[in-house]
Amino acid sequence: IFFFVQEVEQTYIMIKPDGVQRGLVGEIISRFEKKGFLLKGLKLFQCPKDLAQEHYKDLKERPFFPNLIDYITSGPVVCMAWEGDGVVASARKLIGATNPLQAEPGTIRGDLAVQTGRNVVHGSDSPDNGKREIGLWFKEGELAQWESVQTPWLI
Ligand code: FUP
Repeated sequence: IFFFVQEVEQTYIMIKPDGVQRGLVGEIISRFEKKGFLLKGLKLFQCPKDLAQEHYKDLKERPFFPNLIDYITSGPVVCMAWEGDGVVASARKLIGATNPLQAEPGTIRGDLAVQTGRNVVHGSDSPDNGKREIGLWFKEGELAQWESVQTPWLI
């Protein structure tokens, strides 16, 4: 008999420096809270250059990479880990398209942003990247231990 331990899906959500400086932290967090996912990690953090480069390493050959690193390290970001079945895809729906001008109204980028290079929020694009990014941005012990069994109205 084989037992498959079902891993809980997690995603890394980050409010970028423009979102913090424009006073959108509460607005953005509340969209994930209201949707009903479980908040496992949350901190305000000044990102060092090497971490930004590691986070976006798949984009390092792209022409906009240096500007992207300068942007992400230009001020504090809000780092979050959210958990729940389907949280990765659902969070990306809540966030909207990369180019805020193409993002649907009702999405975070569709409602709150205009520029691709200033698109206020990040969300992991796969469960594997969710795990990778949470490991990059959070240290051991920084994630809350609570589970959805303690909050049965969530997930
Ligand atoms: P997303 O998954 O929606 O954050 O989009 P990508 O991973 O493709 O891009 C990561 C970040 O790179 C974007 F949030 C903004 C920046 N970017 C640009 O500045 N110019 C581009 O043409 C594409 C992305």
